[in-house]
Amino acid sequence: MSNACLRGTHFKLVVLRRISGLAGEGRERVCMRGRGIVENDTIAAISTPLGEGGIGIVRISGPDALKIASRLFRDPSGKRRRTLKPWGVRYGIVVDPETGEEIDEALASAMPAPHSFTREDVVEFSCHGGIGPLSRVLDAVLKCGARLAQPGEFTRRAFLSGRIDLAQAEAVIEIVRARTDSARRLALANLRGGLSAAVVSIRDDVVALLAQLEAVVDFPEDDVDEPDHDAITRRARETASKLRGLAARARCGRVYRDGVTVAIVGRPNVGKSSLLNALLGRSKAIVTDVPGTTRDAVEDWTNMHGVPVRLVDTAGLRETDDPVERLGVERTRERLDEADLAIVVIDGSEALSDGDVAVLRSAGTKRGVVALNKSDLPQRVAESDVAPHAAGMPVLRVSAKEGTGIESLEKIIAELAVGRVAGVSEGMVMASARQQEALERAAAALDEVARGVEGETPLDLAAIDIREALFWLDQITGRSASDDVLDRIFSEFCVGK
Ligand SMILES: Nc1nc2c(ncn2[C@@H]2O[C@H](COP(=O)(O)OP(=O)(O)OP(=O)(O)O)[C@@H](O)[C@H]2O)c(=O)[nH]1
Ligand SMILES: [Mg+2]
Repeated sequence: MSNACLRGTHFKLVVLRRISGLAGEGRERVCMRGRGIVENDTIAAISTPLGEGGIGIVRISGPDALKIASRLFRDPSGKRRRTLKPWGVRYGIVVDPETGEEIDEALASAMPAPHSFTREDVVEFSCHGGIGPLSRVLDAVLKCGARLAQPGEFTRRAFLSGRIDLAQAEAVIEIVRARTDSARRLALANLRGGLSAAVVSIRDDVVALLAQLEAVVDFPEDDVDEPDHDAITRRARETASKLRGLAARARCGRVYRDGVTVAIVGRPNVGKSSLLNALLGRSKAIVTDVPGTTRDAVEDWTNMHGVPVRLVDTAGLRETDDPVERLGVERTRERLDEADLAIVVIDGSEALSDGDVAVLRSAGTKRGVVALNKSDLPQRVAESDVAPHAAGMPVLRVSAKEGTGIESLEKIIAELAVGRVAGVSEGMVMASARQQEALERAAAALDEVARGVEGETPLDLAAIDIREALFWLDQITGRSASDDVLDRIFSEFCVGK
């Protein structure tokens, strides 16, 4: 074995220790480990929320799903066993397998493997939606040998069976949690393979780059052309830049997923609570003409041009001897610190005061907007009075009372939130913090490749960095995600999903 080859092997061992579960064989290994932990038994859970509803569903998945269902399901008379029809829906009655007691009328749907969500045999009983019937039907299923599913276990099985990849599995929960229609659209695009396709396409480029390097590293004596170092550097840079582009689009999309927190701050009585109510379109916070009305922060979610926005109305900022109000003021400062953006409210019908300037100064390091409120009254503050203290924040006249300027305020906030014109555009993707980090780390590894090859680093070292980039990309699709990562992701799901 040549020195280069030995060096390559050594470094590969180092990196293997550093990053477990390398690309290539990763998916298979995860599946095997996953199956060792999540056994291939039959699981069941109530898949609809526990409350009163028109319909509630008990879902069963696994090799015994059909057998278990046939033990419980009778024809409408309750006397004869009812055979389930593959891909069909049957009406009948669910009975207790031990006592034969009738539990509830139900529709049973059978979805035999492999054409089901989990790729296992799946049966769903659609019963009356209430905790009473649903828990008894579930109990009957468990008595027949099924095990209660863990949170997200149905989706985990769909992932482990290869029906969906990890990015698609995560999209399932994003759809459930989508707070706005834009968030839903982006999540659905991921469920349909949007993010995965973008990652897989870049992964193909990375694999091609690796193949080019490894041919030289692994078979140096063979008749392999010496690679063109400039071409490798260029290709690594191009791929890193593609990844950065994807990460930037994903960063934007993430705002639609996670939303932003906006603190409404200002002196007492300037109309912060009125503005909160105007932005929410309902009367959430108490409004009076007594300064110091709001003590505890009042907050709620709203939708601004598709961006989920958590608005936080706060206690007015001023020096005060009242101990209760002082606590409120302290809390305002904390909420302002935690917020992503600020709306600084100033009463435009009164001359700009030192108090207003102090608030502008407190919000100085935040991105945000200044709302000159009470524009329905004669105005005593000019925009040019505010600008020198506003640290570049846009200044806007609004009237919380009349509702004027509110739409423009929402548009500015949405634009500040996504960092550009608000609205889901072509090519935008949604990524979680985990996926975002993986994209950025993969790009950084490729930068390292380019730097290394340019600086005449041995190619076997560059190959290790390429493998690291692959590792991070495979974290997104799940080829190389460890059981810990999977546990963390699926534990966020509810039982029955
Ligand atoms: N004319 C006019 N009055 C307004 C407007 N917005 C608020 N007000 C009035 O200003 C007073 C104070 O309003 P709030 O919304 O309670 O003010 P705040 O900033 O929350 O006050 P604190 O909670 O005490 O800090 C109330 O009498 C409101 O009706 C506006 O746009 N125009
Ligand atoms: Mg208030």
